[in-house]
Amino acid sequence: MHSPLLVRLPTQEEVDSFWADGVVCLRGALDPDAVLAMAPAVERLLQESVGETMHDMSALGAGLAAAGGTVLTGGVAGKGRFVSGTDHWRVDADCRAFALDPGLGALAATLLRSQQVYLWEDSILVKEPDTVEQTAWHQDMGYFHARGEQVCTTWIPLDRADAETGAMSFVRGSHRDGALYRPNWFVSQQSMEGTEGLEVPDIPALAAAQRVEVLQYALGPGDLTVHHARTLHAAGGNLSQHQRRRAISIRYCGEDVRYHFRPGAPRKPHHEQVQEDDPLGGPDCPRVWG
Ligand SMILES: O=C(O)CCC(=O)C(=O)O
Repeated sequence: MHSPLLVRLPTQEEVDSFWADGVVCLRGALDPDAVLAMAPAVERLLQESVGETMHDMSALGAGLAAAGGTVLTGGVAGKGRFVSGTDHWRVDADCRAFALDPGLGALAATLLRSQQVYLWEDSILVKEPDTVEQTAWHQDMGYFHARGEQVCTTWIPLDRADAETGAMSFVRGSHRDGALYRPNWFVSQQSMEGTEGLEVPDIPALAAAQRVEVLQYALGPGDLTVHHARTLHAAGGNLSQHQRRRAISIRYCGEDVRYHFRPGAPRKPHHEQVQEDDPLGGPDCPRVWG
């Protein structure tokens, strides 16, 4: 295997943590230089693709607030923007090479205990300094037209991500409750219209009452977290006045995953060509490992 990215695979202990907690933090698993080499691609997409593959989530939040919705800003205004998008691998050669890197595929295969790994989608998530929009508590599975247990998201920062700059938080073991939660608008706990599942509970209240445990990791380039698609997670705003928080997250599926259509969740163009229960694969959901 030739991977410019992978430094080491997860240990057995890390694999066990992933399945027990629904998330694992892998320190020093990636080459920081190879991660930082994605900075120009991130910049290019920020410059050229807002409104196409990238979306201004701060503007979306302002629209929801104007329509009477509640946006997670902590009640303050900020000068920074939260911009995010998906499926850059389809339009950008660097993003494609990164998402299809066999080292990341092997890392996901090890954690998912799967012989084969498929790429579902990639995301870029940038919170500029002084971005007040938090990422709402959500479960990835509600957004995916897929079923199966071998589904994970790798979250790879290009900057220091900590409690100040917008680290991710995870509800420990939440992937094991079997619940499907309705997808929301990412900067608001408001669920998307027409979607099925439970409303995401008030996690800060449950954590304050010690009814759930929230895990958070400070990460730098070369570190990553990998969470299960059923794990409830969120991220803070970026309260730093000078430090950006750029991240690439890539979602991978293992061999037990099949297409499964969920009412109301956003569809990708190729979903028109696949049927319920079809296996993954082909050019729109390529095999990365195995
Ligand atoms: O980076 C963020 O703010 C949220 C990312 C996230 O929820 C994900 O990649 O699954």
